[in-house]
Amino acid sequence: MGVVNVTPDSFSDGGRYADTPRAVAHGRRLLADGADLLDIGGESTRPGATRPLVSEELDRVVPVIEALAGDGATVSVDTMRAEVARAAVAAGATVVNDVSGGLSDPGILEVVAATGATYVAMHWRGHADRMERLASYDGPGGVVAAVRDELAERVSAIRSAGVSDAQVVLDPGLGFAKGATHNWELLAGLDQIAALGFPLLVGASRKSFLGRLLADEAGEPRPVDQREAANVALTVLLAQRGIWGVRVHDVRSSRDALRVLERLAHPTSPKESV
Ligand code: PMM
Repeated sequence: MGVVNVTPDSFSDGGRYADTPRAVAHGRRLLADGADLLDIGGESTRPGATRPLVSEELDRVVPVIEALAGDGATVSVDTMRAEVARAAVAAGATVVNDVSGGLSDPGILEVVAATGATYVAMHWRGHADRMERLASYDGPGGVVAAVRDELAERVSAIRSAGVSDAQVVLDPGLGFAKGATHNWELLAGLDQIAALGFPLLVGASRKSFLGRLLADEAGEPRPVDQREAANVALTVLLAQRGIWGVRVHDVRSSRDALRVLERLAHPTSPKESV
C-alpha cells in the first residue's frame, strides 16, 4: 500500500503532495513503482495535529481518488469520517482505511456495510491532540494483549453494524498512542494479533521509532527521509510472516525487496534474460 498524503502537515512527507495535481502525479509514480493499492488521506494524524474541516478533507481527497481510480488503480481512503468514506467510495475507492477502527465516527461502519468496501480497522485510543497521554498498557500481557483485546472489541462493533468478516483487515496502529518500545513489542507479538483471524496491515514507514532506533551518537533521531533501509527490513520480515500488507511511502524499495523474496522462493525457474 503506497501512501498519498494530500495534507499540508504530515510528518512523513511535509506537504509535498498537498494539491490535486501533485498528489495524482505522486500516486501514479507509486503505481509505476509497483504499488498494489494507493492510500489517499486528507487528514494528518501526527501527534498534536488539529483536524481539518469535513469540507477541507473532501476537497483534498475526492478529486485525487477520482483521477487515480479512473486510471484503474485500487484505491483506499484514509479517513475517520463516515461522510468522507461515503464520498470516497462514490469516487471509486474500494477500501476504507479508518485509523480509529470506527471509534471516531461509528457511522463509518454503516457506510462500509452498505457499500461492501474492504475495511481496515486500526488500533486507536484517541485523536492526535491527546494520543500521547493514552500510551499506557499496564494490564497483564502488556501492549500486545491490550491491542489484541481492543481490536477484538472493534471487531464486535464492526460485525454488529452488518459488515462481514471477509471485508475486514486489522492493523496494530504503530505510533498511535504507542511509544517506541510498544511498537517493537507489537511487531514481535504480531502472531497474537493475527490469531484474531483477520488479515493484517502494518504501517511502520518513516515513523519516529525507526528514527530513534537509528539515532546518532548524540541521541539525535535519524531524519525522516533516511529510515528507508530499516523499513525495508520490516517489509521483508513481515512478508515472511504472511502479512496482508505494508503501508509505505517509498514503494519501490519495498517492492524490490519482495521481488528478491519471490525469486528466492523459485530459484530454478529462470526469468531474467541473462
Ligand atoms: N499511519 C499513518 C496514517 N494512516 N493507516 C493505517 N492503517 N496504519 C498506519 O500505521 C497509519 C495509517 C500515519 O503515517 P503518515 O502520516 O505517514 O501517513
